[in-house]
Amino acid sequence: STGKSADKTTTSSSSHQRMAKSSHSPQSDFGRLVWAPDEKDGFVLARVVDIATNQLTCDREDGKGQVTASYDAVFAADEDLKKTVEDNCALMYLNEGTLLHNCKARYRKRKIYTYVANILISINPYEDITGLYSKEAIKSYRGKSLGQMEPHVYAIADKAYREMRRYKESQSIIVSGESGAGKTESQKAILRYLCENWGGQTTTIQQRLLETNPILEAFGNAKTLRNNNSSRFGKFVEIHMGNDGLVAGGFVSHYLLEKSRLCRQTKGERNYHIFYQLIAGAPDSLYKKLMLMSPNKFNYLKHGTSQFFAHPTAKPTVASERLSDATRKSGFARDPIVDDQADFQRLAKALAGSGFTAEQQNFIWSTVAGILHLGNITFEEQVNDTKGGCKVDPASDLSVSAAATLLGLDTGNLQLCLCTRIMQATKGGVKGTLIRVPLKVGEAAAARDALAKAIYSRLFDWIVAGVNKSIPFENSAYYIGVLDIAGFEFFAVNSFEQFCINYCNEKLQYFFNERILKQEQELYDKEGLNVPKIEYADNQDCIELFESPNGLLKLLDEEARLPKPTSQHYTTSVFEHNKDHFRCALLRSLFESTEPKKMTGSKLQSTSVAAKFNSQLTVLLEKLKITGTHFVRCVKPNAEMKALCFDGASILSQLQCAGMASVLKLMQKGYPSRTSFADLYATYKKLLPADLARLDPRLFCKAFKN
Ligand code: AOV
Ligand code: MG
Repeated sequence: STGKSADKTTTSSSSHQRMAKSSHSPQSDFGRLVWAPDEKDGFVLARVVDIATNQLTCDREDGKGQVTASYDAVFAADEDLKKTVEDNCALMYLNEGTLLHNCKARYRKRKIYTYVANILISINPYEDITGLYSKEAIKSYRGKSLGQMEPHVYAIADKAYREMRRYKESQSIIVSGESGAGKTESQKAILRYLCENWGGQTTTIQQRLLETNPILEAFGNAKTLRNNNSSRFGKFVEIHMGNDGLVAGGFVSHYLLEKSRLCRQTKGERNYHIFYQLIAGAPDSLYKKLMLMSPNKFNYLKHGTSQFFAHPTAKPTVASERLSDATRKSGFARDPIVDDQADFQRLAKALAGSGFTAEQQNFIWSTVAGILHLGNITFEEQVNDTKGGCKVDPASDLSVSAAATLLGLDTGNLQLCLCTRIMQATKGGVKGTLIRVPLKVGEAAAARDALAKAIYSRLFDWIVAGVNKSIPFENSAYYIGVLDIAGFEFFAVNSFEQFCINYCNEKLQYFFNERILKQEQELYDKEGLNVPKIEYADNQDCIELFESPNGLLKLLDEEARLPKPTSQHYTTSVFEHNKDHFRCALLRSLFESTEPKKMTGSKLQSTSVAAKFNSQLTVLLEKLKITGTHFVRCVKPNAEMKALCFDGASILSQLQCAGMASVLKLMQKGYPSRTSFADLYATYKKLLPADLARLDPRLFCKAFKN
């Protein structure tokens, strides 16, 4: 087989991969060392002691009793357990059990990267591994084929670069994994690798490309319960290269910034980093000008945790009057990556470096602070008002004037707009005059929050546009795009945003299945290789549930167009049209927990957000389809964010969800490695008789094989 997706040689064994009854006689399984399922560790080492019609019984090697399981759930283990391999395909047995064991044994030795053929598995170490990302490491991977060096995300970046040059085709690196698995850190490492090795003549462009991260993270990342620096938006970062193979510019596309976080955070989570950075890091004069206060004095910050972040080595230097009582008591949250005060300085520097003028920076600070003051405006009922209207609570007069000043609005006008809405009466198809309708207290509060969200998301768009302006790519020939989206998440209460994030993750998994599993098998068929068909867990059903003419997205849009949409009605119509899909109770609960109020409040918005997101996703997938693709599967090792702690069961489930078990099956029976005729010819021609060496590469390989 020839092809272009692999550039290293791995050998695939033809041994049995699971204890399937059909593949060998039961007697041969007796006494065999196996990986048997275990609730806590994923798999446990055991020996087969009894073979029944449908199941095996095994003695655990750790002496903790027996495991009885179906043939399908038990996998052959290697006798040599100390052996670890850089590429899982080099193992004797290719199955979930050996994959998990190999990853675990490597992780213990602080080797966080492992290949399965061309796919890189990366397990978050939650600590800095000395030298792993050093300048020397960056240089050492340059130009090396996969497999020549220890597995590394740099090797994947290099492969993408070499294939871009070789096939004159843009490439994508798809980084996936659940929240906190290390996607964003991988994306940054890839960006650094490409900029360091192939930075153009001018250092400005590469510098600016690298500055995009602190800027976007300040406004688009937040502390969540899963990750102290969680990306609350998706991005596709294109690093453009000229014909000379040097970095020529870049472009960032962004997807679906989470807006609900702006007004309210779950307990223990925070709003976007920028708010805390500004409060912790603004010089005194700016702090005063923006009328800032400690986080627990702002409604938009106080529901979550108002803790600041500091680097573990940093002394708590945030001016003490800026610390809330809560923060003073609980101290600083220590994190090697997030440091509010230092990050503010870094952000200001990055903004300046990316061409944001002093005036533009001031505009940013004022807008951010203005939003905080806007959030502090509260309302009260108008006494003697028959229409049930409201007015700004006099206790928040200062907040109104601060918000108006900082956002460049007229105070009176802001008050009026928050407490009323404009309506146009229509009579007999003729539009009448505009009238102001007073709002109730709750409606005014919703209007205030909607305004804050609209301002913030537009500010974010504007900043991304500004960043893109600073990295123009007129001289681009090709690009390497790195996709880093918000990872799959599931909370006690899931909002529309989780719905979209998870939909996007399903789409990407579908793309992975198509690209790796389906197309690979189609290639085997085309080349007549007689590889038996490999069944894999398909998620087409799930995609259809979202996208079909009666799917979740279409019905949501329809619901929103009704005069009185409700969650109940939506849920009913979803069930009516998709009963078959709802065998999963978990998915059902996701819809049942939606409160009716929320839907009505944001009705127009959710229609457009869903539709916009859907079309953005379509554009993204079209892009991915026409580029060469490389996959990095990030794994979160434990829920506690603890260094080097390997939670086997959870890791196994992540590897399965990422399709790795199916890939192993495919590699077991198929061809994990391939090379071009020309490369084989070049390697062997010197060693062979002259009459063979004279053949053209394709015939030469044929003769060679015979
Ligand atoms: P994510 O992007 O996958 O989550 P991150 O890349 O933000 O996850 O990683 C989470 C945290 O894990 C980082 O802030 C680091 O502290 C640590 N970490 C990740 N990779 C490494 C590494 N290679 N070496 C050392 N520490 C690392 V989300 O954006 O929440 O889906 O939405
Ligand atoms: Mg991230």
